[in-house]
Parts: sequence; structure tokens; C-alpha cells
Amino acid sequence: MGFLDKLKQGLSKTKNSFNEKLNDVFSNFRKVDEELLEELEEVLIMSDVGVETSTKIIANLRERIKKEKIEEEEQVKNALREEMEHILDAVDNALQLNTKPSVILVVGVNGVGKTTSIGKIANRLRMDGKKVVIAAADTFRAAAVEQLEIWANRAGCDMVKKEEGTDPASVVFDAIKMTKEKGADVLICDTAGRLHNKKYLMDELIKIKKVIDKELPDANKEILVVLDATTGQNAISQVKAFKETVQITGIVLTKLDGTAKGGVVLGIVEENHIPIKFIGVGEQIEDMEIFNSKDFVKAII
Ligand SMILES: Nc1nc2c(ncn2[C@@H]2O[C@H](COP(=O)(O)OP(=O)(O)O)[C@@H](O)[C@H]2O)c(=O)[nH]1
Ligand SMILES: [Mg+2]
Repeated sequence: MGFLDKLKQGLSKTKNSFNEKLNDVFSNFRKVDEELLEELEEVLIMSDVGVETSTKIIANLRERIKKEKIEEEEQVKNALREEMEHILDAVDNALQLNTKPSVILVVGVNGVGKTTSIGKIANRLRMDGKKVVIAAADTFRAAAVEQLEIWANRAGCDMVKKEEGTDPASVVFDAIKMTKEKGADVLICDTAGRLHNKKYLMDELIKIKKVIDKELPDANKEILVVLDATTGQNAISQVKAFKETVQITGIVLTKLDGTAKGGVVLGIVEENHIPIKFIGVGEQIEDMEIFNSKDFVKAII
């Protein structure tokens, strides 16, 4: 299956639900007027785009309709597609992993798909010819380390682990050492995600970040927050919580295959001004795509 086909399949629930609503609006289309715009705004809001972002997209669409004297149904749809793309293109979603080594620190609450995403990303990087080391810095449960180890093996990467309960920052410290010794290209750090002890968790992240900055001051660092798309608007508030503690450089949005809430991508980007870098569209190792706004919008409209 081609890349776009897989993306389309992964996003089919979102696409079907979105197109159904759009078709409803256009089924009795007579002319382009304020009523039509209101109905389109409703479609966006119902598709989890978020009120603020939906209002903005429709305001831009209204301007264009006036300026370009748009009257046809197809033109409205094309303009809407482009306005959705503009929201996503307003942020740069290129991965910054240009130094050797570079670091990816992965954060997010429990169950969103951090460990799985690390496996998939490590595999992608390795397929690109990069040497990857993984740090098992979720030391809260032994099972978390075992799960990550399975992914590291699948992806053919080295992993650094310590006993359950070890200070996560010391795991990262050792992993940096191994990264240097092996001349690896990228170090990826898993972290714990228990939010019921938020202060402790956030302090832990700050400590990990300090170790990385001290040991690898000149390295490119991506700090990716992993979000579960099925949680819809709740994902947006999770970004806000992590943004207060660490400087998030990008988002990994998972489980897009299991939800019709894919429209949340637009709200997440617009409200936080943080780019989406990867999207997860399944549980297999190859089900992780580098985010591309054009392909994404094409896959949902
Ligand atoms: N359908 C689907 N499931 C996913 C995706 N990413 C992760 N999962 C599942 O979500 C669950 C939690 O993942 P895990 O990586 O353990 O989350 P963590 O607690 O954040 O490390 C697992 O059952 C994964 O298989 C995805 O893109 N699509
Ligand atoms: Mg995990």
C-alpha cells in the first residue's frame, strides 16, 4: 500500500464523518451566503476542530469568498481545504535532528502511546540509516521497561535500562554515555506519564532535561508531547500542562485510525502554535507517518 493510501485508510473514520456532514450542508446548496458559512462552521466544530479555530477558518473563508467572488460549490470546498492547510502550514513541522547526536525526549500522560511511538520513530530513523539509542527512563514500572525493550528489539536499536524505581535522569545520563561511545545519531528518551502526581512528574522532566543540556549542550533537541487523538479537545489541554514545564517542540498525535476526531489536529496546532511532527495510524511498527499538511487535508476532505 502506498503512503497516501495508508494515511487515507488510517484517517477514514475522520474522513467519512467529515464528508458526510459536508455533503449534508451542500445537499441543498443554492448560493454562497452567510447561512452556508454558519453551517460550515458548525461542521468544523462538530468535527473536533475547536470553536476558536473553526471561527478563524470561517472568517478567512468569508474574506476569500468576498475577494475572489466565489459562487460555486466546488470553489467553496477548495477554498475551505486551503484555509485548513494554512492553519497547519503556519508552523514549521520539520524535524530538527541535524547534529550528531541529536536527542528526542518523549513526554505525555499514561496510555497515549509514548512507548509505541518511540518504537515506530526509532524504526523509521533506522530505516533512514541512522543509529539510534533508546533510554528507558520510565522507571516507574518494570513492565514499562520490558515493553520498550520489545520495541527496541523490533526496531534494531540499543536500549539503556536500570532497575525499577531508579532515578530516570540517571538512566538518561547513562544512555547519553552509550550514545557517545557508539557514535549513535539519535538518542530517544521514554518517560513516565503518571499525571496523578503531576508535580513529581514535572520535576522529573526538568531534571532529565538538565542532564541532556549539560551533557549534550550543542545537540539538537526535540521535545515531543504525545497525544491520543481519541481524547479530542482534552488533548489540547494536555499540551498546555506540559508546555508550562518543558519547551515542547512538536506533537506526536496517535490513534488517528481509531477515531473520527481527526479534526482536532487543526485545533491543537492553532491554539498552541506547536507543529505536529508525527501521526500514528495503527498499532504496527510501520504505522507512523511524518506529518504533512497537504496530505493530511487531502486524506480528510
Ligand atoms: N490504534 C492505535 N493504537 C495505538 C496507537 N499508538 C499506540 N496505540 C496503543 O495505545 C496503547 C498504549 O500505548 P503505550 O505506547 O503503552 O502508551 P504510553 O503509556 O504512553 O507509553 C497500546 O495498546 C498501543 O498499542 C495508534 O496510532 N493507533
Ligand atoms: Mg510507556
